[in-house]
Amino acid sequence: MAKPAEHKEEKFKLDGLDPEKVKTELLSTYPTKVARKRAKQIIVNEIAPGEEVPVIQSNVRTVPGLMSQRGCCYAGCKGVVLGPTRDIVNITHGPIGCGFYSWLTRRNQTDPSTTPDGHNFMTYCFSTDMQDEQIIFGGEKKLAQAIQEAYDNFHPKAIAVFATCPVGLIGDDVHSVCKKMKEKLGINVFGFSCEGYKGVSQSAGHHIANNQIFKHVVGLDDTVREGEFKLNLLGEYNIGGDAFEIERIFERCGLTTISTFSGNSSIDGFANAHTADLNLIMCHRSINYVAEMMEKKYGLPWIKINFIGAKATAKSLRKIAEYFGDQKLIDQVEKVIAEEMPRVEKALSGIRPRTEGKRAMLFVGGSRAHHYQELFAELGMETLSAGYEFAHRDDYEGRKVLPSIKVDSDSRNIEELEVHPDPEKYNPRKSPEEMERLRGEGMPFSDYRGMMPQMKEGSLVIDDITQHETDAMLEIFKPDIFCAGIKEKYTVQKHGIPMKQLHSYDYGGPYAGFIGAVNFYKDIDRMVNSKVWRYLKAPWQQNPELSATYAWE
Ligand code: CFM
Repeated sequence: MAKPAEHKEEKFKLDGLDPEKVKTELLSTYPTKVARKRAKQIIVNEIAPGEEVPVIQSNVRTVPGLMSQRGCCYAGCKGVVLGPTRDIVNITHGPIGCGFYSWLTRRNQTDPSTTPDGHNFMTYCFSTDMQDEQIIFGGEKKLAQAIQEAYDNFHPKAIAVFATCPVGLIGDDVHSVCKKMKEKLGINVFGFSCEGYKGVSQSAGHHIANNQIFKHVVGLDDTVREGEFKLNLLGEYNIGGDAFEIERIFERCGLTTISTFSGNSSIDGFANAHTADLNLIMCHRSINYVAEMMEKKYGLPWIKINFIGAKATAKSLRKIAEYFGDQKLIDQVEKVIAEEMPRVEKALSGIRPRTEGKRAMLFVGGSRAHHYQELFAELGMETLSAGYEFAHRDDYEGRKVLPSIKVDSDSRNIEELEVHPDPEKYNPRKSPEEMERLRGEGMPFSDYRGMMPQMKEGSLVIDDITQHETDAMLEIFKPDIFCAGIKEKYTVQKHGIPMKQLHSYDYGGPYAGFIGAVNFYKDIDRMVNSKVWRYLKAPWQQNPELSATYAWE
């Protein structure tokens, strides 16, 4: 039955305001051309049957002059995807600043005791420290020297080289240097053309990282490892120890982790990843390429899971058990959930009365703005508005829109690998009939439904939010908490609003899994109920009743 018209109007209230009017307000200070562009990236959410949501423009260039939250391509490749792997020596080929600012600034943790050689190079900052001389005469010689020096000092299993902007501009060929040094040293040496300017954000760097790891590492080691129910955990970077908590849960359930891309990881795991039975995707944006390529080449299926939120964790574990269809595993997963949930419920029963009804905004990266809505929902909090920095339309609207995404010149810049089934190693894990049956029972193979279908009607979805829009949203809604990164933190706090960093977790975490959920509830409770914001105004600003007269009057 069609809904009456007035219902629709009612439905589109956001915190008592008309979201369309808010959008107009956000755009009002921009020049016409800029406003027209931003209007396509600020969307009032609407969900039609079949999870149809409006189109949101994303993965396009930021207008110069607008203050964006985004990072560069090099950051996405070196910092995000490769950074958390402890036993590859990652050399930045470029000026020292690029290496310095990507040195231990992301809270990806690792446990070197789990690999026999104990290698951990994450604490080092390797760079060719490019100078004017290399800019003028070329830097390939210095790069070869740097690779040699790194090898002599550390004897690593592998060395990776990351190109920065000037390297691309002067035309150094990092790949040929790597190839030469690989032959000379007899270890794996490979390069990434991830110049900062390549692409509109760090998202381009993810894609380049995926391609090279797939080309140069995945599939090199065919050793079949012991254990049942073998998994790769893709797109989990062990920020604040998230991967440790997920590993703990997997171990309790009897699941075997072959590799994690790339939190708490070793290059050996990547080389062996094709021997797993199932790929799990946590962060779809940063790693879906590897999953797709592994499916094509090795017949390894993938599903999207989410371990942010206690309920989401339980749901994901059940999905994994269902995929394997083994009664012993299904029972063990149920047992673990039954044993883990009481601590979650106990924490919630104390905290939720204090957080219920509070309102949040989340503007982060390419997956957390979605995942963390689960945790806020568990606290009884509403997400008024959310958006990604650099995600693509499929992360907002769901993968069903993939065929309709137009490839622009910025994306064409990034190589699309052509992948075919491996003549020897291709091995479909399930028969087509089994896959069909599982799909019929709701197993979401190769699918991600995106953030918008799961958000409230009338909520505002904003892609690549600008500082001006951030300030305006804070003024208009005065949310109880705002989630973003370090660049936004202090301007948000100056509005008198608590700010939670969802990139680094502000020294907190883990927030994944069951223990993580409890940590998050406690941290958010502390933040949204803190009295400190009341003292932001000086007494004379709050009670300006003091008056004075001029002495000579
Ligand atoms: Fe994926 Fe990430 Fe994210 Fe990301 Fe990132 Fe990150 Fe992020 Mo910062 S890989 S998209 S490029 S979940 S570093 S661990 S927090 S922006 S939302």
